[in-house]
Amino acid sequence: MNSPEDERPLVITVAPTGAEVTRADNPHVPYTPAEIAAEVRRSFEAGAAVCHLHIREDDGTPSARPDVWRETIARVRASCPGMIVMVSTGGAITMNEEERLAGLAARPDMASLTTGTTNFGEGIFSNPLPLVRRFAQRMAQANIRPEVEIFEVGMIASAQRLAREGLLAEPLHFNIMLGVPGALPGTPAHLLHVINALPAGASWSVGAVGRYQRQVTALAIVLGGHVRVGFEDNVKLTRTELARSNAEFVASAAALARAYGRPLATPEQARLLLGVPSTESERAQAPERR
Ligand code: KMH
Ligand code: ZN
Repeated sequence: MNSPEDERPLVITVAPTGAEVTRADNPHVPYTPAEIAAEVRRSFEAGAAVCHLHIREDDGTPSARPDVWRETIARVRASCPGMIVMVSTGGAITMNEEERLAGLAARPDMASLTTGTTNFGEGIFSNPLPLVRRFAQRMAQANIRPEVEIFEVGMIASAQRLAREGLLAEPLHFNIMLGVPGALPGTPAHLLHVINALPAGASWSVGAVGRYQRQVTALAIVLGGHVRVGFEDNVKLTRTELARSNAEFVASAAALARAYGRPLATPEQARLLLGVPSTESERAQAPERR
């Protein structure tokens, strides 16, 4: 797309549940496939073109069960035609490698790929390069477009290294996650520093944890990037008010986009902007990205 940055369609990603927040944080966090799909549908109606999914057991614990992945994605696809479905390969910090990769078998359009290790609250989100290479290879074999999800600026250089090795296709697409305790805070200065370090031609979106989410969303919209919002990162609409649905975050981002003159990307436009094949058959025919 060659439109000027301030008119580029805005891709809104909704991250409806994540692995860490629970109903103790907000009683509206969805757990079951039906609840997750209903939240994604409400967010789709409010303007989201992409969903970034984690799955849960019915009691809210993070899940990696293949049948739960399949059911969740089938429900989302049935209720949100054309929406880009992304699975997490970050999972939860307690998961092993195969658990983290379980969503790939459910044939998503995209998958997150973190290219380095970071402190993550009280724990460690472990991504040594050999593991990242194996994850990238599995995505390439299935023609699933990676979203390089970075929590620190050095993770950009590691992604470029994997691109040089032929494991990631350029232009790369990044999601910059700010505000995770132990990693980069969600300040304007940190965001600008990361954006300036991105390779030429890369597309990018930004998500931010908790109170950082709203200001980072506004900055990304003004700077011509894309945004990610949702319960995975934030459960409050304002400092004091819990959100009742992910769709409220999406609607709030859409209102900011309107205020700053960015149209919302349709799922089809989002596919072009993020380099995602349009249909299942196109994906099957696409040359393997290596
Ligand atoms: N839950 C975090 C440990 C991702 O989805 O790829 C990792 C995470 C990143 O959420
Ligand atoms: Zn995630």
